[in-house]
Amino acid sequence: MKKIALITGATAGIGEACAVLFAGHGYDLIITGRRQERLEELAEKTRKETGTEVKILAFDVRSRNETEDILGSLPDAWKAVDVLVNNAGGAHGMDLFQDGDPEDWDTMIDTNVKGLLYVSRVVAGWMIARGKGDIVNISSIAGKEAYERGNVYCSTKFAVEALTRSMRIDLLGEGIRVTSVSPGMVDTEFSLVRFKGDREKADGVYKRLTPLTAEDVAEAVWFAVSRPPHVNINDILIMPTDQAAVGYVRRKQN
Ligand code: NDP
Ligand code: 8X3
Repeated sequence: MKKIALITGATAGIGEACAVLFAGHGYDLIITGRRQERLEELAEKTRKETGTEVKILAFDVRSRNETEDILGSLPDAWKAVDVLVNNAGGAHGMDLFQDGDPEDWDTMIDTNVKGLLYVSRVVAGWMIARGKGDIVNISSIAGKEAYERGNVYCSTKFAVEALTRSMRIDLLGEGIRVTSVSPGMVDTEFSLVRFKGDREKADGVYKRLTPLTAEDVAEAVWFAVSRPPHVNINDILIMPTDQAAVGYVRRKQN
């Protein structure tokens, strides 16, 4: 029986790269996200390239009912999840707190915090029953530093940091390892989402510097998961060489 990795937010960026990497390491996959077509394309590609089995679950992690129903409807064999990568999430808007749009706040809190909780509660139950598993939460440098206009996004990632630590404490003795992987700037659809489709603004974030790739982050996730069973990697902070901290980036001259 192959191992199974469940990766949330696998339709793009870091989640997609994790799916490809885990398939390459012989895992079967459960891939989730809202965009069904993208999930189908990824499933097709990984099946063809690695012979892996792939289950597609298209749902919105903000809905507790949907999340519980869809995960609960998996056949028992697919509930034997070895690795959960809690990756679905993002930033919406980049305003001063006093100008922020509460709709954006709700989206970030509901996705990055509550969605992660809804998925984890179900999957942790399966892992506890089997006495083993890995939970990797994709946090961010934004979970370690507050920065101007980061307000609610930073708060959600600070929450992911707290939850990662709390999960590790609450799950102690259950055979489950819990890790957070916190990247700095990664060139994905992240900024396009944050700036609501403004391509020029999004591209400007990564202009004249070398950001991390989604694959760099996937490698960090794999590093944690591939340690021997007695080793828990608590926290990985991974930054581009061109970014020392949020707001401290080195851009090449034109
Ligand atoms: P992308 O925008 O490329 O990918 C985000 C993924 O999350 C997509 O697959 C998207 O799928 C999924 N997602 C978003 N909202 C929902 C939802 N409500 N329900 C289900 N799935 C959802 O961004 P990244 O790959 O960069 O982001 C992945 C994670 O990494 C996020 O948690 C982000 O905060 C974090 N991160 C990103 C950094 C960066 O600079 N890029 C740096 C540090 C952390 P779909 O739209 O199909 O639902
Ligand atoms: C994304 C990284 O610096 O844009 O989590 O907040 S940052």
